[in-house]
Amino acid sequence: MYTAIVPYSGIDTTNAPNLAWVSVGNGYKYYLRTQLGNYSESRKFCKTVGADLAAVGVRNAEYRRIITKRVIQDKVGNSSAWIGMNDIASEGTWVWIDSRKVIAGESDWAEFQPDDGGGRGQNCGIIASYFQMHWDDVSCGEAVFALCEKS
Ligand SMILES: [Ca+2]
Repeated sequence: MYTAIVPYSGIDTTNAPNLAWVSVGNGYKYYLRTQLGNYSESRKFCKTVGADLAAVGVRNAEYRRIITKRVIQDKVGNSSAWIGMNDIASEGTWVWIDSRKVIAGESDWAEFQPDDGGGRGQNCGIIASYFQMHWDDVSCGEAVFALCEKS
């Protein structure tokens, strides 16, 4: 006899109390959603579990390192994940979901990023596994894990 492992699909708050949130010492807790989703549905998931896509912690260099290691790499190795920033409203103007502007001292773009895909339209930000966990802008419709953050 075996127990079937049923893939978690859709947004279901019944699993919310069982999520293993990770504290990193900055007053916020983190959870990596290891289901692939586009930017908006991934953000919706985070909100459904009382969080939002990560913004505060990842714009601090020290906590970004800790969060990337403990919440992503220690759990699933190098994997890409949505964070809470985009330039949807105005191309080239990157803003955090708490309305703070993305500035150089609080960002970790990979070399030559953000590049908007050379004009193809890349308006959402991820921690990118293929850029050694530095950030890339990609199409908001990509299927990516989600890094959730809650206070
Ligand atoms: Ca890019």
